[in-house]
Amino acid sequence: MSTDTTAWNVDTAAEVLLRAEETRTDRHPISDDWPELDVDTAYQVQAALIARKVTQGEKIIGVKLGLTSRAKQQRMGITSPLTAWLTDGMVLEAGVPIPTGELIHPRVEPEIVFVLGERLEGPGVTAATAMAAVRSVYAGIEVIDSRFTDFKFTLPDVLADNASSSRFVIGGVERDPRDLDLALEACVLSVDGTVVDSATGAAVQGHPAEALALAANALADRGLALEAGWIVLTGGMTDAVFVEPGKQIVAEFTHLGSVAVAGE
Ligand code: 0L1
Ligand code: MG
Repeated sequence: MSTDTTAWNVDTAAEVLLRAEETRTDRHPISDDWPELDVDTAYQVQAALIARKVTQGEKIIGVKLGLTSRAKQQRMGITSPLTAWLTDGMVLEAGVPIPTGELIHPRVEPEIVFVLGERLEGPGVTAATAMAAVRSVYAGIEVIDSRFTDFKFTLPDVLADNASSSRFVIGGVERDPRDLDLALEACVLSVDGTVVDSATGAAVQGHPAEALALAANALADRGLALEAGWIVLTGGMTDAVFVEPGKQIVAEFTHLGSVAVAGE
């Protein structure tokens, strides 16, 4: 029998997740104790969690897509990715080590990153209209750090947890997306010089622009839009790999340069 005495609601769930992040304490899924947590309520928890970060001084600077790869979607039994928020508190400058001592069990995944030149609002956004709103494309690495033990969660749990967001790094090469075929843009992921995985942009919903269109249309369901200047992490191209202190992880792209991170 559960000994949980929390009076579960959107606010208490947001508080519990924030405290887990701040104290580096992983926990069992909230849905174990609050089985009524459904997708709609989980997005409300996500919003409440980000509102608390904003109250603490962070600024929303974009959106991430999560669970874009077929491997992750099959594991979760879903066919469509999820959206979550990026804040300036998640930015890791190039060359700065991943602060493993501040995190629970970080993993990293290479991503194609967009910066929007125009506001993008659904519904009805297609890959083509999404792409027209993109000003620049970069390589990136996202650091994910689920607040749930062993990255084990249901879909509502991970939605509430802002899709395991933690940090992200953007590479130094800026490209015009119109000059590239992003479905064919390849990435090779290495750990300490050994190749551990590779993928092309097609791994992200067939094309990262499809992921962006999905994000715009999904946000529109909640009356939200993507703003000009925002960063969009379009989703992991490969499965995520664990970060360990001293380990050097490099994502090398065909036309977008390389991004390197190391565990502190
Ligand atoms: O960015 C992501 O795809 C993470 C989504 C959440 C699931 C996970 O922690 O792998
Ligand atoms: Mg990701």
